[in-house]
Amino acid sequence: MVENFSEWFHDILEEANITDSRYPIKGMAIWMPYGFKIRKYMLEIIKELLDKDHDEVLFPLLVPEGELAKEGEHIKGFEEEVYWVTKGGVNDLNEKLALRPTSETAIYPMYSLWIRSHIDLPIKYYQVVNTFRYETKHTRPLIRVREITTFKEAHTAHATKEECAQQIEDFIEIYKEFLDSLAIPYLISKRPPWDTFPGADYTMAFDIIMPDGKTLQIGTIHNLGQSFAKTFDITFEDKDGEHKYVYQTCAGVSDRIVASIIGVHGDEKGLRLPPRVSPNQITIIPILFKKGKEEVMSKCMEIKAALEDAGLRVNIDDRDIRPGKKFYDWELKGTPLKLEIGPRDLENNITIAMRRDEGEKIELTLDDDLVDNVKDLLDKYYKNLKETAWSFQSEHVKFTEEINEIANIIEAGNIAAVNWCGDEECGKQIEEKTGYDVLGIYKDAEENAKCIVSGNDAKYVALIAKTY
Ligand code: 5CA
Repeated sequence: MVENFSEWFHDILEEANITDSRYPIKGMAIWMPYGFKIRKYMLEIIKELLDKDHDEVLFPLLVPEGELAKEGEHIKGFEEEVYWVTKGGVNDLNEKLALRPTSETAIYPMYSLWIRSHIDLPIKYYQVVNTFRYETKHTRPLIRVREITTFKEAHTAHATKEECAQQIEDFIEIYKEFLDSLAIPYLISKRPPWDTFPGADYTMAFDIIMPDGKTLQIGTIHNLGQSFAKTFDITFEDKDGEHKYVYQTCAGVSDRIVASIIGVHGDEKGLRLPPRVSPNQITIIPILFKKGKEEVMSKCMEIKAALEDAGLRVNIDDRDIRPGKKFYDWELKGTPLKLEIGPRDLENNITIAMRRDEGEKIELTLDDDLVDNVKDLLDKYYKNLKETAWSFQSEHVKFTEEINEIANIIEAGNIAAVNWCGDEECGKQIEEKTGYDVLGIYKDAEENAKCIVSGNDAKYVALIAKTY
């Protein structure tokens, strides 16, 4: 699978009924029923985490040109990617309207109206919307799309710089918990200045390693400082009676989360879905013969009801096809746990359980402990997915002190970690000399470490990778 991950990824999207990319606009696809369910459960998790302390809102899709162009850095970063609406029917519009590439310029003029006093702060809103980016790099389903269908963007405003910095830490914790629940490992880094979000002071990013060794940025958290507040005149009267600009953050994840669920956990047989997002957590496969058919089916329904009562998502595959084909299908679709029941199992009062990650057959007695035993297997499955994925990641981050080694490391499917003094000059030289990207600052360098380029004292360990 690693050799031809790209092909595997495209095939699985179609075979598992995730998306269909044959829509006649490049970079825009259809969410198919199975994919849509995974997306729905994924969104439920992030919303549940955000709802503890944020409020969901919904802004219009269109942004007037005048607002979009206000923040100089921001528009420079996005102008080549914006789709424009220029006509209403046959009439030219007085002002061009942008399809939001992201919503700072839609939201912040309203923040300027809503925020008056320190008692209005903090504001912590988020929305889940589609955004449009005319991407010029090679588009790929879920990974680089032109209609980002699942853009969760949070936008916060605070009275002080400290609270704003704290919000960045809070978002990091939220994303960690979110990705942990999906058993997805991550690398958190501070993006270098030349890869910071347009208009932001600094950007913290979550990256994952795909099976082909390329990294995918799956979430970003931006400290916007006061730049947008100054542009959009977002001020408040503080306790001391002074009028001050707010400090802001924004944070986003996208369809790429679903791409990473597929990419990080999949194997040669297909998907291996984390239980939280699997449309069916348990698939019951009845083994039916003419004799005893009804008894087997009624037992299947009884088990389904008991598991559903315990809050689990269960389906019975009673299609009139060979059981072998059913096993194959549910392996492809990544159901965490299969339960097989035939007439002989019924006689013995058992069901045969099979975890998607290990082919081993486990006999479970059909008694009061069944629900607990099933939950236990799901839990072990989730933990194993998580451990496997985290160890894949740690095996693929390789430290080097030789700039000439970076290419070998990366071409072998890894990420390189290097000491860096932190100077832009040196960072850019790494990119120029190797042809790869500096993801960002991963952590502080050890004492006496020297920059891989200048040989001066190193401040940081930076990650270098081939990126999506
Ligand atoms: N306003 C900020 C935070 S919401 C923002 O737009 N940040 S962003 O540009 O970094 O995008 C947020 C996340 O969306 C990125 O980290 C990336 O994971 C995802 N993303 C960006 N462009 C695309 C795209 N073309 N297709 C799929 N996902 C994308």
